[in-house]
Amino acid sequence: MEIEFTKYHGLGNDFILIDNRADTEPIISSEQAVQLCDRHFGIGADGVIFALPGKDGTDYTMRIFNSDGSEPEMCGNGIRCLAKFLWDLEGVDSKTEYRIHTLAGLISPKLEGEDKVRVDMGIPQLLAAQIPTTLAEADQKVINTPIEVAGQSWEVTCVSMGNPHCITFVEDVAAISLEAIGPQFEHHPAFPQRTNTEFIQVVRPDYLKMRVWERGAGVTLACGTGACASVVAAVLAQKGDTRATVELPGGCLEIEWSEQDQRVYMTGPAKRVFSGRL
Ligand code: ZDP
Repeated sequence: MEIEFTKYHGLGNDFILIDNRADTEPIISSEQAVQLCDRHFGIGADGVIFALPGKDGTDYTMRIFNSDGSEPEMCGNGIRCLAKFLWDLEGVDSKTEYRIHTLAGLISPKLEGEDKVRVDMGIPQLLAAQIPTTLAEADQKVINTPIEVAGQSWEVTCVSMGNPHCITFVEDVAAISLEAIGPQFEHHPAFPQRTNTEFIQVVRPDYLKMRVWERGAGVTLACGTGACASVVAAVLAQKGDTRATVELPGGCLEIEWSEQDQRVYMTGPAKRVFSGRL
């Protein structure tokens, strides 16, 4: 069977998008996804994203495989790419706001220009059992909590945006050896579902510099859920504002944790790169 795909990226976090509207299960297996994501033996991407039929009254369902074949609950940069993909599939006269079912619940992206998407990312979850992590009692938050990783003591703040994030504030993000330390956070026994790991330098309360080690994907140029989680963590740790710019290696995202409805709003680019056939 021939399968068409289109590559998109959000700040260099790149994805293979598959039109899966005719089937309720992904038409590519997680093993195939690993091969397609390979940057030497495949197309090259941080993940594969499927646009499936909607569930529970939503327009569409999003599923995603990381480049290691694992399936995360949500993907912030990916859902911006998905919105752009749907708009490209449906034609320019189609609607510009979508209700998307994900494993993290209902997420709503809205196109705000040719390559710009604003996403209602929902309400962050802050309790240890929800992250999940064993760093605190199930019903407690994890804010500036000590953890031993790579023979060193760190203070971490944990936030779930549907997927787990462990945030550490540091003086200088450039000084962190991500490749060495990232995997040790990801696989630390305190995180039963593994974790995405963000290092944040607070340049100003409204401007954070971030580097990320993603669960199941390693070093990436950007992470949308991670940028949202980091702004929430900065507020919890009293280091940042509820509205901030997050600078990632691939560019900037605008994040707002709304005091009115407790939801997190993320605005950033989504760009089509090329289409092909498998
Ligand atoms: O939670 C995970 O396993 C992540 N690797 C999912 C992907 C997150 C992403 N980088 C984002 O932008 O939120 C795509």
